[in-house]
Amino acid sequence: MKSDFRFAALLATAAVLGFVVPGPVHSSARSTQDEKPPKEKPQRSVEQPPRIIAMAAKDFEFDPALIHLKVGEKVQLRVISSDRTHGLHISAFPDGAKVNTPPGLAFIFGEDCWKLKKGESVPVDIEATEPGTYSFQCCKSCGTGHKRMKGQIMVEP
Ligand SMILES: [Cu+2]
Repeated sequence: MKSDFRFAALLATAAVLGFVVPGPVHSSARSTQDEKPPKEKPQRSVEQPPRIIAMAAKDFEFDPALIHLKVGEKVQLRVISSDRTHGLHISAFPDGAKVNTPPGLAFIFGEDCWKLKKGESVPVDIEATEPGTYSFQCCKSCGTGHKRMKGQIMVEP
């Protein structure tokens, strides 16, 4: 009788193990199924931070007044006026654009006219998407030289 009991105990243990072991296997199988559409599988190349370009606005000039970019490049202008309030308008369309020419500059926070208060650094995030020459100019009436206060962004393929 005693050996029968031991045998039964062994059987019971085996049964318990038999039930317990597949448990986690099943649940892990289930969880892999749940993750079938992988949430963060594609390891995207780490986004490059934008190139920073410091730009001064003063004496009716932007400095630099000519900026070279490559298609696909992201830059952040940091524009500071050091004399008075100016403005910055950048055309998203290349010079000589026709009615159906698409824009070739993208702005993360687009403004028609960024206000440049004296001493304040204004970030302007730009992504160049199409080659071309894009004009910018002062867009706040700032005085005698207002109309000649301009520059260009040249985007090369
Ligand atoms: Cu002006």
